[in-house]
Amino acid sequence: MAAPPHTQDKLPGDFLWGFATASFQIEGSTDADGRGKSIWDDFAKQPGKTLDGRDGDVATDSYRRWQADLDLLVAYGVRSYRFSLAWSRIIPLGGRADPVNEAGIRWYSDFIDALLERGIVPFVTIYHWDLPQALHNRYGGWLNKDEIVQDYVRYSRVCFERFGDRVKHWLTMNEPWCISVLGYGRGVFAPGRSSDRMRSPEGDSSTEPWIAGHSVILAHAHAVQLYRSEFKAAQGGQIGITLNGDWALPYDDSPQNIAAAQHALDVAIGWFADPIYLGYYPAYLHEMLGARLPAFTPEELAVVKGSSDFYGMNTYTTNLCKAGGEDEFQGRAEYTFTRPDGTQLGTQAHCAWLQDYPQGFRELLNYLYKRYRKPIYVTENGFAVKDENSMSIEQALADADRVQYFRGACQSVLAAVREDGVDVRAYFAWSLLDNFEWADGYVTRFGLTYVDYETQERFPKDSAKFVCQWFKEHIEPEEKEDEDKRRDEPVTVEQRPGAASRGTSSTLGSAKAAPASKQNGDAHSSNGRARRTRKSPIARLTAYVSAFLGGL
Ligand code: PNW
Repeated sequence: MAAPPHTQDKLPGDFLWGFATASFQIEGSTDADGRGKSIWDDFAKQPGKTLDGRDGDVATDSYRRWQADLDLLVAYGVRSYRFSLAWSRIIPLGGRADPVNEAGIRWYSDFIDALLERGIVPFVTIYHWDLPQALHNRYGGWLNKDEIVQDYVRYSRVCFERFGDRVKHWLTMNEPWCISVLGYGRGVFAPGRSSDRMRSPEGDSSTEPWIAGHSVILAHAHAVQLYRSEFKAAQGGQIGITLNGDWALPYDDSPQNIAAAQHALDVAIGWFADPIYLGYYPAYLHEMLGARLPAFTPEELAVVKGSSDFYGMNTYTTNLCKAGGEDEFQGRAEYTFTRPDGTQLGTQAHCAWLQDYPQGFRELLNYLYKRYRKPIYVTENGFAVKDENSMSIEQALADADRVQYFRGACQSVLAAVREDGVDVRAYFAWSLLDNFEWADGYVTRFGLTYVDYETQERFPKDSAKFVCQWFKEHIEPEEKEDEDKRRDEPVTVEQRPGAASRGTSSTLGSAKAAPASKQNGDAHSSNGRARRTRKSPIARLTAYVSAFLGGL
């Protein structure tokens, strides 16, 4: 028998891993149970806004097929699942005086219970880009700081009140850079505002992204202040923001290109991370924008500084940076993947902005930990295989480039933790499923599970198998004491006031998911929307996944 691997080869026993999704990208059922419109509903329907002209009305149909998704998570053996709440399901018109929609709350509440019953830790994003359309129409959404901060804080309050007894990991916002730049600068994401009049009849890319970003920071910070002052003591969770940001390498060792790489980081990451963790906007932002950079009042800054319990990190690639160009959203650096000697940095993905470069991921983990000194949760990381959408399903499932990407990423996390001393506590692969990839429609597939959009059947790709196996092999067994402690944490479905007993004592943090086969006969149902039977397609899927993962 082989000797057990040295602890240097493993992540700590309480390391959280799993898959991530977002509400608008998977749910579909945009008219169900009183949901209000989000800014993506109609935006995606306008000609030219998505690559394939398709919208989010069905997506992966996960609002209705949630049991199939749960079965996948169980079969994969994840410890945690990151998903987002659709604001307009919870408050259809979005505003602080608008009514709360009990049917929307019930859906998420049932889903959270179902995760906990299976020993899966819910990791919840409060806002992943699906702003209620009514708030955009009423006052311009993120452009109106005074209104949006109050409305977002009230929405967050509802989430804490209704789900906080069971949710212990909160993310306020997903990727403020994307919200601001892609929504109000480049105009490629909803609401699609831009100075480019070919793209949008309104918008000012020189001012609006910085205004929107400022509002996002303040809304996040005030929600965290609320959580800490009114909920944290009783609920005991953690709350923070998740930022996108890719590693920046100087194109060569010339001083101007070394400076360009730092400028790229200052805008991609520092724009949000510096105020939140350090208490000020980066000097380079002041230099580049002058009076166009909104100022924090001292009172605002007091709320913003220190407003994240951890560093939530979404990262995909590394850019080679050259000084020059006018693109303020890249810190006036030019990005390329072609080295001075003409070689490519890594393997090209389906999207132009993404190549595989795992060393960059490790360097970024080190940079963020050194600069912001917070435990890091990697909340997104993933790869879209080139031309996967035009392959047969069989070909798509053999996703060697994605396997290679995740091998590099997993090894980078391990090396950062064990060799560099970086405190990384979680890793979520993007995404559980192929899904609605925003402006790319369904053409670009980021899933570790293939979705056949004709039938909505799910098929695990090789990468899913790889990631599950890797984490199974690379997490230390939990100390008995820690396991007991987690079991004693005061969060069980049964303990929640008013929760119907479902006969399974499920404790947050328990790492062991029930085997998929056990789930088969479990007739858990929610509002009669879905009911598991032995012969259902879901049961067949579960059997398929179990067989697929049989070797694990
Ligand atoms: C993230 N870029 O978005 C989002 O959080 C996900 O919803 C999305 O599906 C995923 O990454 C894959 O794209 C990004 O242009 C969108 O650099 C665009 C960029 C980065 C991240």
